[in-house]
Formats: sequence, C-alpha cells, structure tokens
Amino acid sequence: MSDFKERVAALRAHHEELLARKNQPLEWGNGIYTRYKYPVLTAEHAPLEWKYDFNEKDNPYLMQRIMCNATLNSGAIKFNGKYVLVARVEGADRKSFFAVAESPNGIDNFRFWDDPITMPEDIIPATNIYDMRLTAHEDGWIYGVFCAERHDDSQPGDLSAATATAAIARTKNLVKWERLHDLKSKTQQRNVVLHPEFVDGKYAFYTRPQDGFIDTGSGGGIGWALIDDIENAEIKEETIIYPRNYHTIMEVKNGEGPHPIKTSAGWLHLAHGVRGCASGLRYVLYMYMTALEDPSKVTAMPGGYFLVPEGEEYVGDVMNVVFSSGWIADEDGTVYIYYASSDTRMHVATSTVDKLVDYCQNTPADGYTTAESVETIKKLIAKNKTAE
Ligand code: M1P
Repeated sequence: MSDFKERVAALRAHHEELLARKNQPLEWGNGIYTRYKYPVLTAEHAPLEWKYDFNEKDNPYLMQRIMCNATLNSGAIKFNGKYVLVARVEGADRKSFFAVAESPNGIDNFRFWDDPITMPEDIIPATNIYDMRLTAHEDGWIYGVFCAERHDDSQPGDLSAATATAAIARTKNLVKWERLHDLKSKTQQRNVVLHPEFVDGKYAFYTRPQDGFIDTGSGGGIGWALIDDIENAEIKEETIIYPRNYHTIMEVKNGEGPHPIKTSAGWLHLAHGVRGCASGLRYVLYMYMTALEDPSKVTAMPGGYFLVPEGEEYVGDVMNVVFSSGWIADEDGTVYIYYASSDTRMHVATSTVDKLVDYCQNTPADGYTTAESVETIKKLIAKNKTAE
C-alpha cells in the first residue's frame, strides 16, 4: 500500500473509532435526568468526504480542504425507527447549514447521511440559516422552522447589523425540502416553533419577538400566535405566554426549545433562559407545562434552571451556554433531550415523561426574592422531619 493510502486508511479507522464509540451514562446526577460521558455529535463526526480531497494527485499532503467548526442546536425526530437529528453544522467560514445524522439507540453511534441538506431559498436569499425545530404536524408534513439571518441593509455602515426572521420549510423524507414563505411579523423573530396540532383549526406557533438581532428589547418573552395559512404565514396577533422576569434565569431573554411533548397531564415544554453576568451571557435550560386543551395556558412553572453547562460543556465558541432545539419522546416514555454546549457540540440526557411531569409539578416555583427561597427550603426541611 502506498504511503498516501496508508494515511487514508489510518484516518478512516480513527474516524470510525469515534463514530462507533459507546456512550456511558454518568452516575450521581440529580435524579431528574441522566447525562452521558461523551457528546453525541461533534465537528469530528462530519463525514471525511466533506473535508478531504482523497485524490492523491490533488491533495498529496492529505490536508483538510474544508474544515468543520461545530455541530450544535439540532432539531430531533424519530424517523423510520431511528433517532434523527437535523444538526446545525457550522463550517470554518462561520456559515451554518443543516445535515441529518441518525443513531440506532439515541445515545451514541450517530452518523451523518452522505449529503448536507440543500435548503431552497425564500424570495430574499439568507446569508445564514440555523437552529431548526422539527415538527411532525397532524397535517401530515414534517416542518422545519429555523432562523434566516440577513444583513440589515438599513444600516449600511455596520457590517454586524443583521435581521432574524423565522423561516419555514416542509418535507416528507428529510431529503427534499419545500421552502414556504418566511413568517411575516412586525418584529424580528428567533426561536419560533410550530405546535404539532391544530389549535382552533389553525397552525399554532411559539414565537420570540425581538426588537434587534441580539437584544429582545421590548420583546417580553415566549409568545404565541395562531396562523391561518401556513403557506403565507403571518402573525396578526401575538400574546406573551411565558414572560421574562427580574433576577431570574431568564432576565435577559428566553425562547422555546423543541415543540412540547403531549402527556396526559398537559404539554411538557423545554426552553432556554438567558441572564447576564461578569463573564457574559449565561444560557441555561428550563421547563414548564401548559394545559392539554390550551397549549398557551401555563399550568406549571418549576423555578430555576433544569440543566446547565457542566465540566467541559462550559468551554467552546460561546462559553457558558446550553441550548436545546430537539427532544424525542419514545413510545415507552423515555425522553431523549438533545442539547448543545457552548455552541460547539451536541449532547444527550435521558429521562422519562413521568419524571419530567413530576419535576414540573413538584419543583417549587421561583418566589422572586431571597426571603421566599429560604421559606421554601424551610418548608422542605420541616416536611422531611416527618419523613418515614
Ligand atoms: O449563542 C447562544 C445562542 O444565541 C442565540 O439564541 P437567542 O436568540 O435566544 O439569544 C442563537 O443564536 C443560538 O443559535 C445560540 O446558540
């Protein structure tokens, strides 16, 4: 075998070792969910064919021609019996694109399909697209709702000025996508999520109105809007269903994660909250529940965070961030929560529908002051004195 062929064989063996690596549950968590030792999807998981030119004549040094920077904020769905992520893959050029990766068990062995997704454009092409939420809607389509970013041409002197719009596409097979018109809204929008069922005969969206590309400004939290026509979606009326609050984990921003999971006790929601601190913004995950018959009516607000960055999760391109846009509830009640850490890599945590409902219904709500927090702890201590 030539030296080049030997190096290619070694590279492929090394890559295969990563893809085939078994994940391991971590002991001593919080009883709510189980975290795992290894990320499920990293930039190194990207197929070698996306990076290398394997023609010896053209690439004698066997160098990467196209580098991959990160895999993050992925949509998730059970599809043809497989656990599937539609990952946000970011190249060295800072452009994000979508690519499908599947696993037989949801916790390891994720492998990308051969080609990244070719996403058709809306009328005005986007510079960047990212953070797809997947919804298998009762109308029979699988929708992907994602952020389309364009330069804000009203500020020609500012190269960082951008706009965020909710883009909508649909598919039956995750390969061929039909792009619909972007969601029309009076404000910028990110973290927009399609509810899986019709509500009052309309398509229902969780929204996140924002005055600017980064700052939500007067955008008060997670919103809710009913839409008549999915092919020409327009927000005519928007109400805030989960507001931000002073001195909470979502003081600066919040946003819906994946679409909620239907349970007999109501809809289970996963969201992210953002607060400022000396080291920048801190993104954590939190949960809440809404009423079965009215998914916009909040019925449980467990206080504080649900999941935060731990260990190496703190470190990455955007430090101190966990972000989720995908989870899968299996028929047996297992829930696979997919989250990205520090905008760099994807992880999984597992729980069950019953545990998550119990968490939401029995975690004390945020009392909004130190005095209330202390009273809540004292109540638990007193209760424990009578524990059997
Ligand atoms: O960098 C953290 C996250 O920031 C944005 O989320 P939000 O709109 O809630 O601030 C998004 O750009 C997201 O992709 C990113 O992970």
